[in-house]
Amino acid sequence: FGNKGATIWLTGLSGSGKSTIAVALEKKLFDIGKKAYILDGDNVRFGLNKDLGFSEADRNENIRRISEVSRLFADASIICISSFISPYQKDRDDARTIHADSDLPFIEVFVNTPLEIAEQRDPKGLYIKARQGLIKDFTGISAPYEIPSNPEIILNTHELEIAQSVDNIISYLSDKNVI
Ligand code: GGZ
Repeated sequence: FGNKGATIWLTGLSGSGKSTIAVALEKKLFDIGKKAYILDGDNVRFGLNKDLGFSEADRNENIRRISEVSRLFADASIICISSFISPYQKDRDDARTIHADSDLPFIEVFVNTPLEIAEQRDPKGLYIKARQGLIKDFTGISAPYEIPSNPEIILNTHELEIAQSVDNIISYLSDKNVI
């Protein structure tokens, strides 16, 4: 692929560790002189997508817009790290197609953390609220998460240190000449 941008798409449950991996990966890319930018709920759901909630239709639209924005970053030669639950296979497939149509690399990374572990961590107390019925349509509890059928990378986070997960992604990018 040469020195193009790319999109690294992190998908997984709330509390799976997507954000932690995204931040560590961004730092590593900076350290080797690459421009990277993280898109996540914190910088997208309060701005561009503040009109969207967590119904299936809203998540579809959330991911559609993010896919387009990711493509723009990648087209601008930036490594876009998109970190979203993105629970639907179709939405992730559409994101992949949008990138393929522009000849830009798209690397789907399944942050594979068992629900039990994400729920034990519960860093924001959301799972407990979901179990109590205080948050509806919560992924893994009352809304689906479709396991990625063909991701480029699977990170079994409960068996890996953060640095190992990051190295795994970096090696892949290097092997494919993305970096
Ligand atoms: C899932 C929810 C929900 C519901 C609020 N279901 O752990 P967090 O807090 O920081 O990350 C979750 C984030 C998910 O937003 P995404 O844009 O990644 O979702 S999707 O890709 O499915 O559109 C969680 C919080 O928002 N959150 N309500 N009902 N996560």
